[in-house]
Amino acid sequence: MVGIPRSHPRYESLMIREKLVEGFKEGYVVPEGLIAHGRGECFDYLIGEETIKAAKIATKAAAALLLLSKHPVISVNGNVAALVADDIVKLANELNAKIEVNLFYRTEERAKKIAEKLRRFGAKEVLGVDDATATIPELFSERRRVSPKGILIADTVLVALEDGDRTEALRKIGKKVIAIDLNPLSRTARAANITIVDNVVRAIPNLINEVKKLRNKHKEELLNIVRSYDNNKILSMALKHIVDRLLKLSESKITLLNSC
Ligand code: PTJ
Repeated sequence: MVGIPRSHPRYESLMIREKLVEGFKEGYVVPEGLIAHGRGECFDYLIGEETIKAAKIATKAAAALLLLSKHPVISVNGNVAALVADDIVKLANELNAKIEVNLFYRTEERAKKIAEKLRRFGAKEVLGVDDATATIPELFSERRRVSPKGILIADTVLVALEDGDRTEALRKIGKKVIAIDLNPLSRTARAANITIVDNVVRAIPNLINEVKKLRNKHKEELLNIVRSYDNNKILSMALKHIVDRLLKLSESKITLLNSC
């Protein structure tokens, strides 16, 4: 890893990049994953690189839904493994959820490397490597290959940095989908039941905390949280946050220019 001084104003963001580059060098992050991260960075910049209110509401609903689910599955791809492998294992343990590797640019070698990384952080079982023998109908990418013990029988699937096709296909076969996606305009964000518009590096730890907070609540209370959740409203809120923020920034720039 290159020496980035802690004092660098973009230290956190540069360290996230380094994790992806490391995953790329180790052979489990694809070059396309680096491009996808660039798009994410841009949206993170627009939202202000912080967890916005819309994401907090979505995270609470996601935690409630995951706690209500009988077979929750956390889907892991190359970028997710590079950025939050340790927290994925913690979240799975909190929920007693399955972890499944599911890749758009699938190779058996990448799947194995990702599973190894998750195991290094304590995952006892990682599905989707040797056992991705089932297929999701109407999905033609490599993401269609799923485990009969995992995504195939899941009632709720948590996905991050996803392409829209799979979310739509999962919804069609009756799964509930929770998506983590910094882009509130993406097909994934639009197709999911619950979309957390936040960086996965903030979203997963927040989700762990929310699960801990809600764990002992009555089933009825959890159901009420899920029933009162409206994903369209949350996506509008996220977009409005960006618009308002840009307007404020543009006004302050004008003030600055005026005062010159
Ligand atoms: O590892 P694989 O083979 O499964 O491939 C994974 C990638 C990411 C290459 C693949 O899923 C892909 O091409 O994804 P997309 O279609 O580029 O979508 C990625 C979405 O995630 C975009 O909407 C980005 O804005 C968003 N995103 C990028 N980085 C982050 C993010 N969302 C949350 N946190 C991030 N750090």
